[in-house]
Amino acid sequence: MANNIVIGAAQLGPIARDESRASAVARMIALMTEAKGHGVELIVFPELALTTFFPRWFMEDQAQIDSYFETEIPGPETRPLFEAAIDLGIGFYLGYAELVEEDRRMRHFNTSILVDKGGKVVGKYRKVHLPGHRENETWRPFQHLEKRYFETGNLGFQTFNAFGGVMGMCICNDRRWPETFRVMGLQGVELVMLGYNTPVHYPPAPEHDHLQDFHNHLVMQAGAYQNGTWVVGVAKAGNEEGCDLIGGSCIIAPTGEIVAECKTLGDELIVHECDLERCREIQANIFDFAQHREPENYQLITDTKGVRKTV
Ligand code: CDT
Repeated sequence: MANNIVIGAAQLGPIARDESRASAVARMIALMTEAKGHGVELIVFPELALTTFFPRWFMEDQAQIDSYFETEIPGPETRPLFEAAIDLGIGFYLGYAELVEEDRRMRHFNTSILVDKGGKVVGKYRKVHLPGHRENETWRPFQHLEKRYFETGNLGFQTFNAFGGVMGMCICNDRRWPETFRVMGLQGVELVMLGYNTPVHYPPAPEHDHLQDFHNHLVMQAGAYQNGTWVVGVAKAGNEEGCDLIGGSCIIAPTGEIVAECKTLGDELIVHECDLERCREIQANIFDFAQHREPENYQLITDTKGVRKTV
């Protein structure tokens, strides 16, 4: 029996450094309103969707750094997004920088939330794989200081019963790691949502710049197929403060096939009706984990972080 959910992937074009959250939220509400016309029930926005991608700049003033973070969600500037979602009866995934007091100290996370059609937060994820570097590397044309500004997420890769299925989340660089998808796959995930900000230029290995779009789809399609799950990957795209970000936002079926894909580098909505039952085509067959996995042979995966040479 089919179990359909109409999904929207809401790609955003660049957000300028001086663009207000109110402006970013207004752009997201416009996409949400367009999505309503297509019967969308759940819409996915990018990573750090409320501001410019600030880890591209080295900053030492903690107050300046913290100005890119949210201390409450919804807060005064994000409440209109929640209100629009309730009015339209649409759930959403949103990426943002989270500043929270936890364990009696202020903590910074690169976070996403899953919000239901009633405006209630039903899931939270904090980015585990933080790419880039910690110190100012002046040889780079732009910085990628996620390791400086964020802590490693402390919530693991949970799944959530919502929208009639098993929902999972991750963020950007997480998609390159098979462990991300497999941990959720082992919980029977049916839809993985993720936002990304991926520069075209990768300073440590510029010879791979022309492969950025390929690698983006390669890892998400593999994650979908190898775990028999729908994947929705959504970019912040285009030329943001002089830095080109890839687009290619897409919806991927559990077979690994891209069924919808953005064609621009600006604000753009794509829609697909996803039958969550289609996960069984893969999960009950070629990747029937209970029948075919051999975990006793995979011990190195959790025993070691780096390479451990055995010969
Ligand atoms: N936002 C994010 O995680 N971006 C990285 C860029 C490459 S690593 C510097 C990514 O994996 O797409």
